[in-house]
Amino acid sequence: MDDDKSAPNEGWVALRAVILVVCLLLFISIAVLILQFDRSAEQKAQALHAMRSSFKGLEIAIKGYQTEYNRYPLATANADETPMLSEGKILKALMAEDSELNPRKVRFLDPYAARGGKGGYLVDSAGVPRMVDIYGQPYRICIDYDGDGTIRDPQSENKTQPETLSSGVIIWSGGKDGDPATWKDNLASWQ
Ligand SMILES: [Ca+2]
Repeated sequence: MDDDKSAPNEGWVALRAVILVVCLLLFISIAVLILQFDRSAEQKAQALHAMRSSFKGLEIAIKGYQTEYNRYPLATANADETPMLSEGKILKALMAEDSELNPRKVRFLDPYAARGGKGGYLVDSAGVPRMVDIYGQPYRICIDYDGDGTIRDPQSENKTQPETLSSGVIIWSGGKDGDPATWKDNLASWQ
């Protein structure tokens, strides 16, 4: 009996070795997973920070235009506050690329260039300037064209009594799914 205890059989030794290896492999894979998760969380945080900077840049540009011309860019007589996309005329106006919309040629906006069609400014194959989010979709912009100091909160659009935001300019991204109507993943300048 004593001999058996002090000299465990080969099977038991092999089993312990296998258990040790399995434990080591488990430990390594968990460590790798945690590292990957950390890195993707960091990348996501950086991307969100970049989008917030874009919001700020656009907002400052639109307000700068308003100060210079005493009206918001693309303001019309009917003061329609329907959201617009961050592409085309609004960008041409803000970037002094349209002499009618910006006759004094003030460059209010100087965005970063997009990388691989994402997260910045680009001109598409049809020649349309576009500012896109980190998923490659244009932002939504809403401007207080009627000058009452409020904009309807797009998140409450479907409610019977839509809420308003006390803001001159609001900007938002449709998020990862690219759909501005699903708010779970949207990123908004006022939130
Ligand atoms: Ca308004």
